[in-house]
Amino acid sequence: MKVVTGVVGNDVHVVANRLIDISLNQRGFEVFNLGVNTYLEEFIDAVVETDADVVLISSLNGEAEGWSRDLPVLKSKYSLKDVIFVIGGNLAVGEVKEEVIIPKFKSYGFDLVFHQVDLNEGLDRLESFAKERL
Ligand code: B12
Repeated sequence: MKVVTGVVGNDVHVVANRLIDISLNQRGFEVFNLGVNTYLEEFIDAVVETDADVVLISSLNGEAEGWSRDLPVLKSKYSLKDVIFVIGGNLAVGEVKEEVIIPKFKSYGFDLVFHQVDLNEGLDRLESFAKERL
């Protein structure tokens, strides 16, 4: 299964991105890592180019929401209905409850939303979700 991953927006936090790359590879995914400071449009371009099954976006500095609002438009512009969209990391600034964050990001078109969730737990849930979809 092919995964495009990276850190969205003007976000330089690179450590999680490296760990995600390693973990996805260990789990047998084919990884296209766009690294830090990646705009949403660049994720979409990479999905189209690689015919990826999953887009896994990280955001650590709390600016994810601003970058995610364009997702519905981009999803409707390209034929991406079979692509699984995942986002995780620190999805808000300060203390915001999961009950608020998850529905918001789902309304933008993300299938799986992980706010301050352990990476392995998130990847386990991605694998189960992908299996159910197939
Ligand atoms: C190191 C660091 C920096 C370094 C980054 C160096 C680099 N190139 O990576 C520097 C000093 C540059 C920096 C800058 C800033 N930082 Co900083 N930084 C940190 C710090 C101390 C550690 C981050 C880290 O590497 N952690 C280790 C990795 C392994 O953990 P992680 O990033 O949390 O990732 C794990 C999980 O989040 C999860 N995960 C991540 N993505 C995903 C995706 C999915 C799908 C899943 C399931 C899980 C998942 O899995 C990862 C592995 O376990 C954190 C505080 C902290 N203790 O976490 C603040 C922190 C992330 N920074 C923060 C902020 C605000 C900033 C700045 C805006 C500060 C400023 N005013 O300038 C800037 C942003 C610059 C920018 N444009 O992005 C805030 C973010 C606050 C928020 N979101 O509410 C934090 C949380 C500090 C704080 N408590 O306020 N930072």
